[in-house]
Amino acid sequence: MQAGPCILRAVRPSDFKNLSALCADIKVRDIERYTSEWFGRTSNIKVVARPRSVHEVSDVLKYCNSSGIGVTVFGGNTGLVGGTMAERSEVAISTEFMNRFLEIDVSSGIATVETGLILQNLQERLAIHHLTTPYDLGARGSCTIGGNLATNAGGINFIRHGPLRAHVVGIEAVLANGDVLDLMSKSRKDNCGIDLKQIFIGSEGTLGIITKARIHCPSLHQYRSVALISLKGDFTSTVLETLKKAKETIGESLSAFEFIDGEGAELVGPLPSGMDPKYSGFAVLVEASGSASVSDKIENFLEQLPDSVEGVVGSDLESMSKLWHYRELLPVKMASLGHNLKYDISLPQRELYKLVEGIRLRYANRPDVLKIVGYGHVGDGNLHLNVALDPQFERNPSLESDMSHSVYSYVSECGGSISAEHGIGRDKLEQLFFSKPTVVLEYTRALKKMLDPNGILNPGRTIL
Ligand code: S2G
Ligand code: ZN
Repeated sequence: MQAGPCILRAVRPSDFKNLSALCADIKVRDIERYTSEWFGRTSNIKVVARPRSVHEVSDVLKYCNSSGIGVTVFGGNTGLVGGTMAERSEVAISTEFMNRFLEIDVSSGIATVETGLILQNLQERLAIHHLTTPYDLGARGSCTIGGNLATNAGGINFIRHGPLRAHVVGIEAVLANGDVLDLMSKSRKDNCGIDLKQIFIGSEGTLGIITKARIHCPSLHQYRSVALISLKGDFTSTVLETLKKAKETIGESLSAFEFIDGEGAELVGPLPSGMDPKYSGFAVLVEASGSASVSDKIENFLEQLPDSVEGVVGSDLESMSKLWHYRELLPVKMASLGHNLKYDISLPQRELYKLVEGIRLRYANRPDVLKIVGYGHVGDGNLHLNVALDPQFERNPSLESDMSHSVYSYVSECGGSISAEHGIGRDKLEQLFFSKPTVVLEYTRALKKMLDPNGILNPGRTIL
């Protein structure tokens, strides 16, 4: 049963005229960027509203709510789970023009922004004040702060800063009926009853549209150093052992710890150290950052590793971004092979790679399966298991549901999460019960019904 009892109606030509009276920038033509996503699917968006103010957002929502029209919220459209995929004809509300950097309180490190601001633009503005964002993603050049908040984005520095929601000081959100909730507290310590803002963070736009945010931003560390090393052997004795050593020697300066398995390393090509891509083991990227030099910490960490470990260290911007490029290139290379089945899961670290080995054992010999790779943020217990399908074969629904069932049953048995950072959107909706008990889903639906009784916000997504 979907949340929201009312039957939504299709968009009519008259809606364009009516909406134009409420929002200056309304489009029905040249809207391809809202009807397609990067996996090539089509979203049934008929009208695009690009508000410049929270009042326009409120008026457009009021109209759609009273008319029973579905609304899809757009940030940078970089999501990976079909969050912007409208099935029925819907109105899109894009925050792209609500993208101002409003204020920085340099002493507290609290930045106030409109949520259409692109992550990289925020990072550049903060760098002027020797500050940075408490998270970072490969999609930084196009993802927006609103989309990051809507998915409680994880990214590559989670091991250092923890969840994004912990750094959000305040938000402004607009509900389906147009009510504007001013939750824009300026105080990091604010214990006045229930912290309502937290229900909007990670709700993927289904409870309200976040239009402004106040985020506590940490210092931009002057010193960074990155090591990319190759390890031979099994996951536990190599990657997990190395993670332990990194925590012991680099300590609080550890800002990222990523792994790529041998299959992935083979795809990305020889490590900058020239390591042979045909090797069977793992590549690990370790980053340290701090207000004082961290090169000695990285050197000390490397000295703790077995002599057989090869590695390369970068401390200047160019060499560090080359090493990061090696890690960020993997999902791009996998996508170039053909359609990817992407599993973004949380697991206890010791179980993490057993899943990759089990899935490889079961499916690697199929002619329609091109490549199975395991990589990701192992320091957070977050595995990305990507399976590239051979485009010469038709998509096989029974293979895909069989594989999903294998993956998610294992995740459920281990007490993990079927979505560590990418969210639920449309693609993970039917698997939610692997991670959420029925009674929890019922209360989630009750909350949705209270805040969006007509179910107009991102219908058919995120809430089962
Ligand atoms: C990562 C994003 C890319 C992908 O690389 O850490 O979260 O397609 C992913 O999986
Ligand atoms: Zn990731």
